Amino acid sequence: MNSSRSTIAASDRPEWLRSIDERGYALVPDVWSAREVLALLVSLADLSSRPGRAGIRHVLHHPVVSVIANDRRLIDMAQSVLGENAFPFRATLFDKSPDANWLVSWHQDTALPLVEKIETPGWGPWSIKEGFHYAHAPAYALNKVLALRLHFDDCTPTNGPLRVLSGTHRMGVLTDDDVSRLAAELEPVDCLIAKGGILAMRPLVIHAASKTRAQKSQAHIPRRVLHIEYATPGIVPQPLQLSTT
Ligand SMILES: O=C(O)CCC(=O)C(=O)O
Repeated sequence: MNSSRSTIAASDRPEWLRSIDERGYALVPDVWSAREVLALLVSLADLSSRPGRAGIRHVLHHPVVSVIANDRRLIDMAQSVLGENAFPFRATLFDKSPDANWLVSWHQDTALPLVEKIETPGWGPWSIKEGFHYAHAPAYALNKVLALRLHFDDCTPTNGPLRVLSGTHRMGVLTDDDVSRLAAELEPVDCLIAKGGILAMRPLVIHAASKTRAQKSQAHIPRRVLHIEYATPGIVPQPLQLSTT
């Protein structure tokens, strides 16, 4: 009898992979050490936000961000969910603090950056954000995307954690009304994790973020997160092309 197995039994999968499948998100602590995080923050100091903007977008080409996005630890995580050719295509630095504070209401991440606007069935509406073409994507493409969020600060109930509605990534692309209804019906989970940890999430899991409740006098309690998205080649139909941004 051949004892080799081509697939891994569900019970043998690490807990975080099961959580991604079942809940649409997983918290993986201690991926970077506190000392490494400190060094990264020093080398990212030139990235600064425009006032009033929630996040510094399209930062994948920053040399330090690119090194982080291609670090073996993140690539291994992305590949174990998406397959061996997973690659980073977009990065955003969310630098929330009492001085740069925002809330994000319940939503799914459905827009993907594309090199050119080419009308394609199932893709759209289109928009331009910070010079990049974006189209709302169908579920088959979004199901092949994974976001890995590296936390540069401890994320606590009070400094504006991401909140998720567990399991909603399995429901496809939802209407705004469905998102609101589910947000009223389901109990949200706060994604709390210490600095150096990763929140892995599917773009279709419904999520939101509250404002930090830290006061101006506590400006030393920021919530900085590098949000990197990965995909596998071929998730967009030709001639569309995913932008790396
Ligand atoms: O981290 C945040 O504050 C917001 C993140 C978010 O809503 C998103 O990435 O879609």
